Formats: sequence, structure tokens, C-alpha cells
Amino acid sequence: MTDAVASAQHLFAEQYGRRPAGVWSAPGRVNLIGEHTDYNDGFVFPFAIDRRTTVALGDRDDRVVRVSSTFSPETIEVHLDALTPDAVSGWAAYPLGVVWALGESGADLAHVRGVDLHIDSDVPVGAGLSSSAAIECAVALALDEHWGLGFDRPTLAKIGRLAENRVVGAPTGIMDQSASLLGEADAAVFLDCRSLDTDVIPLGFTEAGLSLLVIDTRVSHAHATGGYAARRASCEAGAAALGAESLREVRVDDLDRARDLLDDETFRRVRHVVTENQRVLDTVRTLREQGPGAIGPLLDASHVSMRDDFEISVPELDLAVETAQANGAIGARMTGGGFGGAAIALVIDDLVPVIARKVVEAFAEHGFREPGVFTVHAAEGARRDA
Ligand code: GAF
Repeated sequence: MTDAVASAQHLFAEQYGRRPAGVWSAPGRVNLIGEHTDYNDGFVFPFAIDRRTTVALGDRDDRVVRVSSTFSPETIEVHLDALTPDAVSGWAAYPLGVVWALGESGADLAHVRGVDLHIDSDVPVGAGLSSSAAIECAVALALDEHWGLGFDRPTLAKIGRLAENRVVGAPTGIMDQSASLLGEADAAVFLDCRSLDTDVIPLGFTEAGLSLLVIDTRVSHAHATGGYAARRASCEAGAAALGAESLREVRVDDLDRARDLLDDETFRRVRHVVTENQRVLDTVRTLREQGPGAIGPLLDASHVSMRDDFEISVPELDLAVETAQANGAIGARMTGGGFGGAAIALVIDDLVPVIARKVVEAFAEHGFREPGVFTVHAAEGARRDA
């Protein structure tokens, strides 16, 4: 039994005074490339990471669901018959939103008994590594198996997204939940967000002597407000102005025509998404044909596109990327929704300590908060642990 499982069982017993019936877990994710393409029906290439959220679950005799966690002192409870999208807020919107979304997606919850849930996590919150999807997917898999609902993983990913869109209120796409549920060790999930076809592709980082460094800027972001929704709205407006159902239908060759039809800002938003989709395809092909050491320029170009065209970077992310590149990273880019969160750098193993130190020094010189710098490995997706 791993420490995380023993700890989840212990914390559940402390909270609820009995042993849990089971423990499930789901990982956070790093997106290797393909940013803000998921809600445009495009391509993404994320992987599940070795940072996980655990959910310990115990049965109840009534129809109440209680949730507690190590990141908040409060225990929230709601009756299954009273669960609506407006009935919950704060961190509990993630787990209880999933309970609502299961029912909304066709699960017959009229006869299930309530549960107690205790949630623990080592996915950093606000770092752009999708701690939210990790909670949603761990809870979705736990309840699906415990209640015998029989949903498959792609449907559970949609259920997690529905909770996030309708209960948390963030208009996000399907990428994070797909990575958390479908990820495999040492591989990334190439996902077509229109067909939802997936291909799990070995990354080969370890064999190539490469490490993936995460630089958490500690600039926190939230996707329920502000820039994320504005970017999504620009993409939808751009697609409509071009007569396309989604930006997935727009090709790099169409961009000259798009420039004449769109205002400058909308054009740049569209150009990011269209070129990013192509970069995902190029990354997958390059990885397969030449190995991970050859994908660096695509990662670098992705960052420039997010910085200049999509305008979702912040000075801390740019500094992290530039410092990693200047000190020998193979490629670097911000990852996730932007406006804060983390950058990633693909780095030769021997250079990890050097680049980590240089980034910390550069942040200090600029008067920025000290970043968190650590390596991650591609790990298995959501699972039952005990
Ligand atoms: C966030 C969202 F949750 C994802 O759906 C995706 O849009 C990402 O930002 C940007 O690529 O993580």
C-alpha cells in the first residue's frame, strides 16, 4: 500500500470515525502542447502527471453526501434530492458538481445511498496543473464504481467538464479531464476534441535522457472569471465571422483571407488557435519520427503565439520560459489556461539543477515571488487504489 493510500484511509477515519469502503485517485496534468484548442474542437496533447488527488469514500444509511478535504476546514453536506448547480459553491462545487453532473448525464441516483468523501491532494492548487480536474475525475470514478453506474472514461471526462462548466462556472473544454482519466505512464494523450478519438503516444523522455521541468510562477489564475471566457468568446466570434462552425475548420492557408475579414485582435486570437492546432499535429509527428529531442522549436513557437497573439502570458511566465531557453532547455512554453500558473521546459537531465537555479535567481532579480520548480513524469490516469 502506498503512503498516499494509507494517509487517505487515516484521514477519512479521523474525519468520519470509521474506515472508508475504498480509495480512488486521479492525477493532475501537464499539457505538452495544444492550448485553448480544446473548446475550438481542435487537437491537444497533454499527459497525466505523478501528482494525484485521492478520494476516500464511505457508505451512509441515508441520502446525504458529505465532503471534507485537507485543503479546507469545512465539511459540506447536501441531500441528494436537493442537489442543484446553485446549491454548492467554493471548493465543494468540484466534488458535489460531479454528483449533480452524474445525475444530469443519465445516472439513476433516485435509489443510491449517500456517501462520505474525504479528499486529499498533492497537485498544487492554482499552478495550472489542473488540480480541479484531478478532484472531478477522482470523485467521478469513485462514484461511478461505488454506485455501479457503468459510465466509460470518455463519458466520465464529459461529466467532469459539465460539473466545471455548470456548477463551478468555468467555460473550460474537455482536455484536463481527458488527460486525468485516459493518461498512461510515460505517454501523452493525443486527443481530437471534435471526434474525441484518442491515441496514447509514448513520450520516450527517460530513454532520451530528458526531464520535464515545471516552473510554478505562483501567480494564481481562475478560469471562472475574466480572460479565459473572453478568449473563448473571441474564438467563437472569429469562427462565426469566417462562416465556420468552429476554428477547427480553419486552416493555416485560410489565414490570409481571415486577416481581411477580421479586426486585428480577433485575427490574432484566430491565428493562435489555427497555428496551435498545426503545431500539435507537427509535435505528434516529430515525436514519432525523430523522438522528443526534436520537438523543442514547436514548444518555443507555441509560447510566442500565446504571448503575442493570444495574449495569455504574464511577465513571470515569459521570464521562466526565456531563462530556461537561455540556459539550454530544448524547448519551453507556458502550459494550461494562462494568466498565471506554470511554464514547462524540456531539459537534458544533467541541466535540471542548473536551469532550476537560474530560474529562481532570475525571479529574485526581477523582484518576483520565488517560483516552485520541480520535475514531473507522465503517470497513470485515474484508478482505484484500495
Ligand atoms: C484550462 C481548461 F480547463 C482547458 O479546458 C483548456 O482550455 C486549457 O485551459 C487551455 O488549453 O486548463
